[in-house]
Amino acid sequence: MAHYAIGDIHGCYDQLIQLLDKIQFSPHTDTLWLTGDLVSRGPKSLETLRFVSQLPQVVMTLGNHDLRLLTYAFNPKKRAFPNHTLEEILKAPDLFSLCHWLRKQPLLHYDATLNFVLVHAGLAPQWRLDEAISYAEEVESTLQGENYIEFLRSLPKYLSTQTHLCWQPQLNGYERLGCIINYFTRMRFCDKHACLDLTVKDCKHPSKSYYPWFQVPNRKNQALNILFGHWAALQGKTGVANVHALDTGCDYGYCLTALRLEDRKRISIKCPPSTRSALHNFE
Ligand SMILES: [Mn+2]
Repeated sequence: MAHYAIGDIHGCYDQLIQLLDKIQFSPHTDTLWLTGDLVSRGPKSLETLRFVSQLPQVVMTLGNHDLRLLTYAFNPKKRAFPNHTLEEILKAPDLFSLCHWLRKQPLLHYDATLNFVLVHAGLAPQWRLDEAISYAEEVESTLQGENYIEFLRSLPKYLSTQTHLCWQPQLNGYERLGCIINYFTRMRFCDKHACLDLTVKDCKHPSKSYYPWFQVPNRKNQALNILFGHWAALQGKTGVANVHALDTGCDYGYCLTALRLEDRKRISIKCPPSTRSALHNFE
């Protein structure tokens, strides 16, 4: 009856199976929480997506690479250029059933009983939990609604690294949804106004004006227990007791990590350096 949160899998299917074996995961009694980015970079994105989507008790939040897969899958022009680690999924006979499952996954999951929030990149420092839940629902209802194809075809331009980096409540339309997605799926560093810098992926920012999102002064969601992935350079460490970094870089040949929510015990397995596919060409 345990709950395990696992960080970004990135197509490292063999390592996922090894980790589930190590924690003696029982699919019908235990629940899996995943920070997202199931696909890209690693060698077995298709197997990972098939396996996770068939689990009876799984919760996942969408990562930037999961969303990128959706933008490819539902755009025939992009589907025709699969020179990357998504190729196997984009050519699979079950592509659309997998991607319809994927587009129905949330950006945020909150369990009040367990008292944990699950997100891919983080929780924007200027958002209270109720605000974050409602902004996530705006995106989720669009991805699950009848205009999802139009939205996914427009999305890449709204995720540009030069725009939509500062949340403003008055944003509207796809600009607003793109900005919300940037905070939930791509955030690492913010300034004191909670504007994003998406260009730095290391664990230290060269400018003192930028903080890791969980260290921004007066963060409005400080009381929450937060689980997130996305930021492998942190190597699982945030320095903040109730903010749990779970992406430990399995696709870079480091570790895949599970956190048991009941006692906050971490269990990891080492990943071989060869895990990363030579074909990766994404951020
Ligand atoms: Mn990510």
